[in-house]
Amino acid sequence: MTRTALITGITGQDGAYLAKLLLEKGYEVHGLVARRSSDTRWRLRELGIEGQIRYQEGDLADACSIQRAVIKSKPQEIYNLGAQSFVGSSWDQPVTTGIVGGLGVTHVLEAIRQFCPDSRFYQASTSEMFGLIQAERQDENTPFYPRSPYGVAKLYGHWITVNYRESFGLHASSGILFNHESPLRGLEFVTRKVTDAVARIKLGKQHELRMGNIDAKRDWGFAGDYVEAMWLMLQQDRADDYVIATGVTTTVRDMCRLAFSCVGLNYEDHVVIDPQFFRPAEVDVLLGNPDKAARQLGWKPSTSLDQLIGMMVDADLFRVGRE
Ligand code: NAP
Ligand code: F7E
Repeated sequence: MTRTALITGITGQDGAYLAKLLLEKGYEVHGLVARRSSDTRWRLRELGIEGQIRYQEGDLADACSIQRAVIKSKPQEIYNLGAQSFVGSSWDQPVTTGIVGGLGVTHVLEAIRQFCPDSRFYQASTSEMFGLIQAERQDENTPFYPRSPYGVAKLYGHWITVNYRESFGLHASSGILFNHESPLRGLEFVTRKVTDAVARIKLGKQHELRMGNIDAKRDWGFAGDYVEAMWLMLQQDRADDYVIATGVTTTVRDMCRLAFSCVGLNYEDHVVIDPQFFRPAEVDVLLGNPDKAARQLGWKPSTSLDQLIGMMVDADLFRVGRE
């Protein structure tokens, strides 16, 4: 029998890769799309799957629309990926970030509880919940200390997921995913900002790259690997929480060095530090411990940072070259 999934945030980086994975597995895929004045489906087109999705109009801030989407799609699996996901913007739009990324989770869980209690639920939690880290390597037992309105909103979403699992017995899992990137990453995030600039500088369309705190360290993986982990979580008999990471951390500075070196350039000749890109509170370092995911899900990242940045630089060189 064909399985059905509903994905919120299907137009985002992860939503697009997850939709592709589920379609390849034979799922009927429904996607919640918020009403926007301009086109948001470019990633689905890029992956060649735009025409294979059943679109449900709705917004995570609007409980009625979530209920309608759930009733209409009757999904066995629901992946809640929708959010205002850019940490930097969360200080400018703290309320929207909280409503969509925090309370919006309850809208989905309530719809499941009322209309499809047997559906399995995935919540897109984040390493940003660890913020000011309380352990050198963060795992499922590390205490949280979020450092941005985004991190605080996601912490609410995480705990309400745990709470509905414990209160109502829902099959609700939370994936605590560390940074994951791809050629489909938004241009505001640091890896893509850098690989896009590298392509432009190499092709003579830009000369410098203005950056914030390049001493920050992140545990970066490939988004294509991470959506596989989301799916695996919902195939387990018991719902649970899992850290998904590579177990390697790198400074933004070294990621820049790597990206510029892909085209034979030295980052120091082009990067300019600009205070406007510093944050009111920084997450200095993140380093995940994915041992539980390896043990229980059989999940492992397959892409190194070198391969990932190389893939992103190549894609940006191709795209910028055709502009
Ligand atoms: P993304 O590219 O920014 O995509 C976010 C998605 O959320 C978009 O489809 C967006 O729709 C949708 N959305 C925004 N506001 C909405 C609303 N009010 N109602 C319904 N949908 C709304 O993010 P991503 O990188 O794919 O991340 C997916 C999820 O994982 C997010 O929840 C993010 O916070 C979380 N996460 C990401 C990472 C990472 O490193 N990528 C790590 C941990 C957790 P539009 O296209 O219409 O704007
Ligand atoms: O910043 C530093 C910045 O914006 C990474 C989201 O997907 O991952 C992402 O959040 C680091 C930070 O991602 C610039 O200060 C320096 O320390 O790429 P980012 P993020 O904030 O880590 C988590 C796991 C999520 O859940 C989020 O949704 O890079 N940095 N200079 C810069 N960052 C940006 N964006 N731009 C700069 O110029």
